[in-house]
Amino acid sequence: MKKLKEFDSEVWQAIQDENERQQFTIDLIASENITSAAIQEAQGSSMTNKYAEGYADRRWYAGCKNVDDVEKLAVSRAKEIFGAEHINVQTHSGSQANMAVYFSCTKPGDKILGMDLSHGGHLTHGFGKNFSGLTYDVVHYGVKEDTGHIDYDQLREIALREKPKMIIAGASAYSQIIDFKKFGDVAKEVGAIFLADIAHISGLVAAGLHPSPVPYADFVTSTTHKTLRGPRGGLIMCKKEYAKKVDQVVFPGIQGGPLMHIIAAKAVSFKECLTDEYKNCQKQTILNAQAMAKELQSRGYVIVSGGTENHLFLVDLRNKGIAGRPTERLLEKAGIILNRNIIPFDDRSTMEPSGIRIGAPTISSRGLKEEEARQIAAWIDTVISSKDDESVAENIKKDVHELCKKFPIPHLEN
Ligand code: DSN
Repeated sequence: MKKLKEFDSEVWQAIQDENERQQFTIDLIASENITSAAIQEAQGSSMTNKYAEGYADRRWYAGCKNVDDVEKLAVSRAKEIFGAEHINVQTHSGSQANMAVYFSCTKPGDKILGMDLSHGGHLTHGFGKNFSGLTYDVVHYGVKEDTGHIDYDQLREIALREKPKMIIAGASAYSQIIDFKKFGDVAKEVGAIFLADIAHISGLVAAGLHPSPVPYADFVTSTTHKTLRGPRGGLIMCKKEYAKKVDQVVFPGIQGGPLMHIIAAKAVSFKECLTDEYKNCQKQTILNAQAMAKELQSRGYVIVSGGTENHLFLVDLRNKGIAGRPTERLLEKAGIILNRNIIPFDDRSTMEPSGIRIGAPTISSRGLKEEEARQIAAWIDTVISSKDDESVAENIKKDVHELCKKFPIPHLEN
């Protein structure tokens, strides 16, 4: 980054500091991951200069041959991975992907049925201050209090009673397999459109480690940067019959020019999804999440829903005499980065919740295996158990640093 250093040393310095932070901390934020050097090169390329409103071979500007080529590559690779009838790779984010789906087949005021945010759902599935909650009449399903698993009976009951226009499956803090067929059956029974938002688990779906919703859902949306391990962005898949409408809502409906450098990077990341290295990394992600959850359970921690079948899990800290926010802060002192999280049936607020969320994508992408995952869980326990003595966290930071040195992120080295 010589030119950047020369011209803007402040931004250059912030990027160096961020490289250093990522290199020497353990990242357990379940929605984050590490993009490859190839993805970053595509993302940092001249394609950022190009306007390309419209779609490949149907643009509103001249000079689009090369960006057309990368968009076609992105679409065909995504089709090969997910087997969807139609794919749109232009949305800038997962939220915009969801917005495009909503706007393509519902009207303001329609009823939508999504998972309760406090039970693991997402802001765009009907949260009051989100466009979804502001635009639609929202009803929620949730998880069972005794098992922490999605309550499919309640889902059906609410759907039959409320007759929603759309049912949304998907979560940002749910660690069990989602039964997309059951969702599809309920949607069919009540005549609702079925949207599966697989932002969190799309990498697992791509690797065949979580059942795909594609055969059952009218629409499937995702981000591209979580388990999927691509650049920050969104993705829409749908049945052919919705293709024209949803494309029109993305452009010109809610977006202008697509980010062609990001679409190029999406194409690269989809090529990665088709490799054995990628599939092995997704497998290891689940193994690492399970190793951390089991180690914490053996140390007396309560894991919401009893364990994990995917890349993440929630820890209910109520029996540990500490809430999520102070835990997040203490662990950051130890160089372990995660987020506080509301847990189902929490008696505390979203801002000051009782839980933390732990995810394994990033540690798995940098090569850590179960042994290291168990070590990280042991450090988490030591920090929490010594909550009144911050020097313990500061000491663990040195061990975290050493572990990170053993598993470097090569392209972040200065
Ligand atoms: N904000 C993301 C997460 O952390 O799960 C969801 O979009």
